[in-house]
Amino acid sequence: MTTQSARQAPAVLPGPNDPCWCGSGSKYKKCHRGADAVEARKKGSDIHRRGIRPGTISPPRSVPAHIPRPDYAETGRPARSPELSEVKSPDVIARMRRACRAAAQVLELTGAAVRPGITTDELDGLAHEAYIKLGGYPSTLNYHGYPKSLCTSVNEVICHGIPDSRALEEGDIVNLDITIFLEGVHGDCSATYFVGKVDPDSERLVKVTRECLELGIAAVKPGRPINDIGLAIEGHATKHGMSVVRAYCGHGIGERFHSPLQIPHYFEPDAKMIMRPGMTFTIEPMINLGHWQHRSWDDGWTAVTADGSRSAQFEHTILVTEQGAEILTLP
Ligand code: EYL
Ligand code: CO
Ligand code: CO
Repeated sequence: MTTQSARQAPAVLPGPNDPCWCGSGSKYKKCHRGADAVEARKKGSDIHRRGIRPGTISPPRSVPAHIPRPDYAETGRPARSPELSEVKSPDVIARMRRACRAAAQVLELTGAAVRPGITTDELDGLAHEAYIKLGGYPSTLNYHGYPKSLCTSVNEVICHGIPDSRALEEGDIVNLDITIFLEGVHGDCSATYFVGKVDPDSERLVKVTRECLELGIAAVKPGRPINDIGLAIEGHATKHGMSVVRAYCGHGIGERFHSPLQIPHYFEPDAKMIMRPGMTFTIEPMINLGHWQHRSWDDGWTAVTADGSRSAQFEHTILVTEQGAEILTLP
C-alpha cells in the first residue's frame, strides 16, 4: 500500500500552453513539463505513460515502376490543380466504382489478418502487396510525407496511426484505413476490428460507430444540405453518451484524394452546400467513448483522444444518386 498518493502525470500530456495536469492553473510548460521529462528519461522514454506508445517504423516499402502514381508520390505535395467540379462525369464515376471496389477488397483482406500478436507493420505489408496485385498505388504513401500504405489506429488513437512494430493485443480495437489510387482516381474506406475478445464498452462503441456511418449514409439525399449528414450522426452518438470528433471530416474524393468539399460528422450550421447527383465524398465518423477533444503525437500524424478514452471509426466512399446514396466501397 502506498502512503501518500502523489498525483501522477496522465496518459496523454497537455500541450505546452494548456493548463498543467496537476491542477495548479499554471501553463504546463511553466509547471510540470520539465519534471515529467526528467521522470520519463529516468524510466526510459515514455514508459510512464499509459495507453498506446509509438513503436519502431520500418523503412518505406517500394511500389513497382509499372504502377501508375498520383502526382504527390515523389514530392509529397499534391499539385495545385484547377478546381475540379464536385459533380463527377460518367467516366470518372465508372473508374471510381472500380477503384472503390478494389479499396474494399484490400480492406477485407487486411482485416481478415487482424489477430493478437500481429504487428501493425505486418498488416501494412499485407495491404501493400494487395494494392499492388490489384494494379493500384497505396494513396497514403508519401501523401504529405505520410510514410506507410494504410493507417492503423489502435484503442485511443482516433486516426492516422502509423503502422509500426507494436503487436496487437487481445482486447484491442484497431481501425484499418485503406485508400487506393487506381485508374486515376482514389477510393477510401475503413473499418474497426476487434482483436480477440474486447470489453463491453468497446463492443458498444464499435456498434454505435457503425450505426453512425449507416445513419449518415441514409441522410444522403439530392437537394438536401450536407449538414443533414452530421445532424444524423451526432444525434445517434450523443444518444448513446458518446462524442463526435470535430477536427477531422469526410471529404470530396475522385481524381484528388481530398477535394475542398468537407463533410462534418457533427451538426455544422454553415455546411449548407446542397447535395447533387454525381457528387462523390467520404463519410468517416470518428466516435469517442469520452470527450471529443484530441491531441497529436509529436510524430505529427497520430491523433489520440485527449482523455485517453477509446475511439472507433468506419468509412465509405459514396456517390450521390437521384434516389439517395450508392456505397462505392463494397467488395
Ligand atoms: C495522411 C497526412 C497528416 C488520410 C485522410 C492518411 C495524415 C495526417 C497529414 C485524411 C487526411 C489518410 O481521409 C483520410 N482518411 O480517411 N490525411 C490522411 N492521411 C496524413
Ligand atoms: Co480513409
Ligand atoms: Co477519408
